[in-house]
Amino acid sequence: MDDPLLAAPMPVLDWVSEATACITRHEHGLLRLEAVAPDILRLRFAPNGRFAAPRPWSPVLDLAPAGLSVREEDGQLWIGTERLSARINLSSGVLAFTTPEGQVFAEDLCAPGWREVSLEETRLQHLPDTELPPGEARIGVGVRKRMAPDEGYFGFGQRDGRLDRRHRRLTHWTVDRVVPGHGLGEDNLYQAQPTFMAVRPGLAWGLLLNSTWFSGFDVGREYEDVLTLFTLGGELDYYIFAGPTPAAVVEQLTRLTGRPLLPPLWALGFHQSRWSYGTDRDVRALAEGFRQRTIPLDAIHLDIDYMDGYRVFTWDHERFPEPAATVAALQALGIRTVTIVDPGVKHDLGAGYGVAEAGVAGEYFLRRADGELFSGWVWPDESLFPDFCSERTRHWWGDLHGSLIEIGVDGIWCDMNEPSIVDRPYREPGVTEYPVPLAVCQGDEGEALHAETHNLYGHLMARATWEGLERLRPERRPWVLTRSAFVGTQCWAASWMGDNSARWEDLETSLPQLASLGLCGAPHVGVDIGGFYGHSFGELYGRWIELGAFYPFMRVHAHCDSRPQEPWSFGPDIEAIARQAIELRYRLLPYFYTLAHRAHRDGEPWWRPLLFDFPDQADLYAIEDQIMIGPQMMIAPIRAHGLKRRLVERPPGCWYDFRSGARLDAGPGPLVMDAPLGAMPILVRGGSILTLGNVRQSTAEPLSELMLEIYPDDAAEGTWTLIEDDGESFAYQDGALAETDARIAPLSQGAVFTLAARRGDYQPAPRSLILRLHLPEAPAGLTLDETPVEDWRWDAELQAAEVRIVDDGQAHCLAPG
Ligand code: MIG
Repeated sequence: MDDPLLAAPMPVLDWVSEATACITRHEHGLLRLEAVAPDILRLRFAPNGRFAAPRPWSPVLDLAPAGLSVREEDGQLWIGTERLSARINLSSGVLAFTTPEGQVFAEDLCAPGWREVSLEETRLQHLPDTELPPGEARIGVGVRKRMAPDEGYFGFGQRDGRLDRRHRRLTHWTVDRVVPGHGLGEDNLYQAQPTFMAVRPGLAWGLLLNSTWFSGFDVGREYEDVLTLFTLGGELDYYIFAGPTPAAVVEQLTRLTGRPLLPPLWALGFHQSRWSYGTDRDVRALAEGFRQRTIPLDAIHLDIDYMDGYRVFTWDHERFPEPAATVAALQALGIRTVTIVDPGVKHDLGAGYGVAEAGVAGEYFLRRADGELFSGWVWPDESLFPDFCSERTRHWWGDLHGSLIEIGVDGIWCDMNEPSIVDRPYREPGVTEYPVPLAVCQGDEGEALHAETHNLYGHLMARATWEGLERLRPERRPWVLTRSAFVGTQCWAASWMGDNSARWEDLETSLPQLASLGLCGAPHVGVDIGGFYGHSFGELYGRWIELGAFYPFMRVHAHCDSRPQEPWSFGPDIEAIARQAIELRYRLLPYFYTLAHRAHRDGEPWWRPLLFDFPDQADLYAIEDQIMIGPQMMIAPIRAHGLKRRLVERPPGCWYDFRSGARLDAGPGPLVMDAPLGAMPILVRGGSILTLGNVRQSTAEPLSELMLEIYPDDAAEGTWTLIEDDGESFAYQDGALAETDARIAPLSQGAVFTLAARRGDYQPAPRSLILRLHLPEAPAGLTLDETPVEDWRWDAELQAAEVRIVDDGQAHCLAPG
């Protein structure tokens, strides 16, 4: 399906323009350009002249369209808004996009093409089908675009491999690799996000392929510097985002597909998981293990063994005689319970299993094209699968979580939702994948083939879960974790990257993988710390947990046959390192929670590649072993055995060492930084105001201390707004927020620090405020609100002047000298 897109010149026969769209007519088909916003254009090309009907489950939102101007000039049709234009060559049909400054990008090499495609050409494996269903499912449509040589290509959703996706063919089909331990370079994992951004100095633009069918991008692999977009489904439909920065592209993408959810504060704490903590006693002992050793913990995950024979929404009462009591015991220690829920419902009819009975009676399960119930094998053996495209089904499924909510469960972990299905019981030899047939019809009207909706299975399960939790417990923000996802899932769930392994490569691959997802609008991501498959070992675990303290979602998880992976499982030295890493996580929570609010407002990912903050520094595009944590911090993880120091590339500006507090030498070239086990390099950008809290054993304990670590830049002013709320409810939407603006003047202007009065209706609990101003040398004195401060100290080791005051929510000004 790479070359095939018969693309012939496609002269424009005539065109019509409406208020927000322009349609050109060609001998074969119609092309429609619409301004869905001033900075987002949508292009659709239907070879048969008929545009597909909108789907009720589409992850793409309707925005208020923008006005479009159309003019014909010099053999070209110019269609655009004040932010973004397309020009179509009237005689060839070839199209390009331009910025208001006249920069050309995403330029077609020829008109779009299409042809009938065979199943083999998709290179999809293990499908039950021998051919694609008749009709539009077989019609491949695509277009080729010129890649500017100085562009880097980033995003492209969940994959392994390098951050810059040039020279790869990337396809979209959600699967669970039954083979343990996917390696570097693997394609088609659990999630599919057909979106990317191209970045060159001066311009970042983005593209979302609006197709849930099997689709793909050839990013200059087949032909150097040629990008091919292709999809099944008979229509080419994509959105172009004007940028011009990576942050603007993510904002545009998440405006169109939904802003990332705001997690409850506890979800940003540390999660401990294992397949499985299998009994009430195990779980209580685990919780107490954390508390005895004073290692902070906010959540324990219960994997599939809590259920009765893997029947979803049941409990095994031998293992958990009184689930509500187990959950309450954890709650008493400030620990939340997260339970796994798989989509497969045991095919257990006439045996009193209400979920299966109700599902059949309500017509909620997938049926084969011949009307028979579709069943396949998963943990409960033969199972039935809800049709999450159906709104009725989603409602039913969401409500089923009532039984878990009553018990006091706080979060839901959706697994196996690619969906992952096999052809026989797992215990039998020869187990192979057994996916849903492509011709199964889905939706309340049975209007779509599984071939069209497959990639949305996990997305819609996560959505059904979130919406159910919200109905059942409207006073609290739901928290859902999902394995499969699509573009838009950021509204409903956090995600983890599935079954990695206890290997250095897997630690390493998490860096670009999570960064890529952030660029695709999914900020709340993490991988299984320590590794899922295989036996972790002390050094790897220590390195991984010091890194994992910065994952937006921080969880340790392991396979049932793996060695224990609790923080104390690798001896006292590693335990100390793990405690320190988790404590650092908790100290940084006020900063991270602000990052979560910023992601919720405009999509800004908190774990991101350097190019996000420095898009004009092309020499930084390839760096994928250093990660920006919000705009203020940069980490430089250690990815191999035995390393004790590493080179750290410094983007422009002045930088501080977070651990020593010292300003780093400004000389050219990379720095060598020490990195003993437990202490990977962490840098802070000049101009930052980091907000740290006291160490807490869980977020249920109060924030009694807020520390502002202030790092003046040499020449530029720095600003930051701390965002807080109750951490749990939706009241922030009605103004129950606290926002505190802070500002630090550059060293060249005296490094004066100002704090504005707190804004908003949320009142933080009483706490002290510690201001720590990092300076090259001790100042002669300090004034607070123009009065000399008596009680301050110079911390020579951390090179900071420290003052402690009561946080009264009022404006303050701290000046050295
Ligand atoms: O077939 O529930 O990715 O996190 O522990 C394995 C058991 C099913 C796969 C998940 C993993 C989880 C495991 N699940």
